[in-house]
Amino acid sequence: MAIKSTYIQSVYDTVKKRNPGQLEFLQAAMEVLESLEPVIEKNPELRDAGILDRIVEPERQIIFRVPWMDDKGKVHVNRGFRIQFNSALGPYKGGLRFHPSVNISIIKFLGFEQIFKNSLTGLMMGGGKGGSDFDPKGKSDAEVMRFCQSFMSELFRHIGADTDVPAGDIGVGGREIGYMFGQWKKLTRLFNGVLTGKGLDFGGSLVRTEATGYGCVYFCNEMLKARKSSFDGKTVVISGSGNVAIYAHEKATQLGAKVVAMSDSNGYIYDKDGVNLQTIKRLKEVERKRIKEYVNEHKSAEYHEGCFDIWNVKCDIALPSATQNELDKKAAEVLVKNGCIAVAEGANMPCTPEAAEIFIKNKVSFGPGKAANAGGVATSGLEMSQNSQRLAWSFEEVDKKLHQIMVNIHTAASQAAEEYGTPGNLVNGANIAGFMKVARAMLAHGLI
Ligand code: NDP
Ligand code: 2IT
Repeated sequence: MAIKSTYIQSVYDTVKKRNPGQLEFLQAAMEVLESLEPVIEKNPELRDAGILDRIVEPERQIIFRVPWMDDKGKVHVNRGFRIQFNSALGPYKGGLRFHPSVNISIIKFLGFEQIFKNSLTGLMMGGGKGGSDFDPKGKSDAEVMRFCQSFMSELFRHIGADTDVPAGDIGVGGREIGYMFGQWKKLTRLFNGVLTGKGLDFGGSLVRTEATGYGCVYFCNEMLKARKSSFDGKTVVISGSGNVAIYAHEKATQLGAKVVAMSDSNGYIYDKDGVNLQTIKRLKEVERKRIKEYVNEHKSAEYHEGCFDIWNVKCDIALPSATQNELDKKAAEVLVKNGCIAVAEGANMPCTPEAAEIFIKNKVSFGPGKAANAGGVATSGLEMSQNSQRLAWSFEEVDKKLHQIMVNIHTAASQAAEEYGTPGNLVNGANIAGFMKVARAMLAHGLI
């Protein structure tokens, strides 16, 4: 695909000039801008109001120093980020990623995607993202705590339950959110919904842990229903073995599928009898070990070095749930050749644009991350609602709401794809449906 409109090309050229070398951000911006060509054609007032020119520029970008001391007394300095991208629909909302690869481009791509994803949930949330190039792997709990406290000692100035509400992402789970919430409370003396993904004892929501993985499977199930199919009896491959991957496995299995492969950044396991979820949960959530340990306990399984080869495993359904650009054109071609019928992105932007194009061309149902993984942030929105009410809803109640939101997102994306001339193309559909609500709000707010 390529941009045809000279106006949209000029918006993209400005983004490129302003953000040199920010490859992930440029990739995400290009995908959305391409989808919006027919929207701008039909709604010239959006062009006149400079909605596109404004939406690609973050409202605020915060970069800060995070000094901390390891257990041996050595000083380390990391870089912290918070990108407050767009607040047209509500407080900035989006996760924090702690991973050595984190840089401004990655945080901006994630923050940009979050604008449209959060809009699709139908809840009142703007888009933001943050994180650090800190690597939690191999660190003691005390080191992680000191890092989180130092990170929050600066971040607390910029966030708030009604201004900006961070949550988890890669490398940030319940442990990290707990330490950050503690430091927030100490610094501000406020016990409120400033972070989501909190522990259940102090304002967390039931289902938030499961939400992204469950939501991804609920969304994929809608795509399967649309082609008169289901998860029942299907073979599934899920990349990653973190929060999203684990709960995608759990829900896919509950719906009758068999998950035969999972991975971490070192390699993947293939278990012809189905990957045992209890073993993965213990290895990853409790012991924080590498996935290759799995084969010591399950003789039916094989371990292969190299995480990207997981897509060679034959499957009906693929749920890429590790990281950006982990599934390229070649992998997409192999999946198509092996008879894969559906791909739903549990991760953010895991498929390269070329891979997504291959799926769409070959009539593989393709659910882009902004739609398919919106269940996590949607349940964060539900956590915010519960915190505002000072109430906690039951597991069934939250799960029911999450399920309905995922069904609604599928409907909205399908309808927008149809209305704007590319039926079945959920990349275009999700971008357009997400964008329209933000654009209307920005128009109503005037030039700010
Ligand atoms: P976790 O930190 O819990 O797990 C990440 C998993 O992906 C691990 O298995 C990790 O392996 C693997 N991984 C990370 N980086 C790489 C890499 N560069 N190459 C290969 N594998 C890698 O994170 P989450 O499960 O929370 O997040 C996974 C994806 O889902 C991310 O794209 C995130 O943005 C997205 N997402 C998360 C949501 C949430 O609620 N948590 C919501 C929506 C999207 P290893 O342990 O070896 O690093
Ligand atoms: O990418 C995402 O949507 C997340 N990491 C979850 C964000 C949130 O605020 O729950």
